[in-house]
Amino acid sequence: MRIDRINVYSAQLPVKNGVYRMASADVEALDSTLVEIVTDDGFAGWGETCPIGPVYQPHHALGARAAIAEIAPGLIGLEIASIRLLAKQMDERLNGHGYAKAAFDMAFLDLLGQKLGVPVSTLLGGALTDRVPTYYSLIVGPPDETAKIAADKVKAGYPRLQVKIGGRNLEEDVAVVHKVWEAVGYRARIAVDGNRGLTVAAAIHLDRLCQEVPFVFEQPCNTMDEIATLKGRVTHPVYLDESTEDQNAVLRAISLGIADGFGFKVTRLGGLTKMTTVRDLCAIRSLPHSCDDAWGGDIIAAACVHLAATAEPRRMEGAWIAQEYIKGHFDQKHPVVIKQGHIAVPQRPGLGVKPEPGMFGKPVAIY
Ligand code: 0XW
Ligand code: MG
Repeated sequence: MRIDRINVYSAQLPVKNGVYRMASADVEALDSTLVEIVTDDGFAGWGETCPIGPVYQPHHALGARAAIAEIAPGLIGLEIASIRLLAKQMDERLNGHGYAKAAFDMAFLDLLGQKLGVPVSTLLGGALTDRVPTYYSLIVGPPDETAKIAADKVKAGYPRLQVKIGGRNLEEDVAVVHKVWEAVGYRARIAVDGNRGLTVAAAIHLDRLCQEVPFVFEQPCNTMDEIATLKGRVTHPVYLDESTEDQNAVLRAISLGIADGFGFKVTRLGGLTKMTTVRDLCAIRSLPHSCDDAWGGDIIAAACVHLAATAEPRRMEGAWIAQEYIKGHFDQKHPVVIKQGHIAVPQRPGLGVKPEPGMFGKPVAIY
């Protein structure tokens, strides 16, 4: 099974109800990059990387495609057998840029799974479940309206909610936390996500003013250093998301004892294979985490779900997928779908999803 051709596509994914609002940015449409690796024995494997705009984290769509252009020509003719060898070959062509390499890593695993007749979850160590939880992400919005949506989503089966805050006055952020808690109580776990938008001072105030609400505080401030100063000064557990820029950042946060859990992004960590390391580090310290990505269609969704199925269920904070905010699916026959706040793990070989032929139009690059 050798790599014969690599097609690169760009897919525009408009946000369903207009805008997705976070402290760090408002986004209206996402530019997803897909790689299709075609092999000499007739298999096609897919990977995807989809930064949520250019300011959420240091990733952007054009950057992903430029990195792919550096890597892809060097992959032609290589055997799909050892994922570790392929990773080494990518590193020899380009330093860093894990979010672009992640798309190739997904496609390699998709191909290997198809060839061996096993789902990607098996290649990641083996699934512990056939259905993983997800969570609903409530964008920065008016407190009453947000609380109403929160109640509806809990009724629909979501076991966890993420309430976005930041980029506005403290009073509204405090009010939204209280109102969501009043609306859902213990029926759902709550994460309050600052998306890097709070000062340390604002984070401390919010923590004190919402003392009785049992939430986890996700990436309240911009840097890991700022968040480290919260230790001992806030009472809510603190999770890192955007600060987990690579495996080393996760190792550092765990060893410094400044994270009580994580919001992980598959592409930011450099792909599914690299994610298995941080998954296992979290297991050693009993740390909860999610298996998400910033955005993306069915390919990324399938990748997150396969990985989430391999994590210990009691520490699994959910596999977030963009389905609630995008129209339609890449794979009409076997889409990755949320039902009652949970997602079935694809059981077919590889990732278990295939974009409809021709749906992305002409490739933006062919190698
Ligand atoms: C909820 N997410 C996983 C999706 C958006 O990209 C933001 C992200 C987060 O937790 O920051
Ligand atoms: Mg987050």
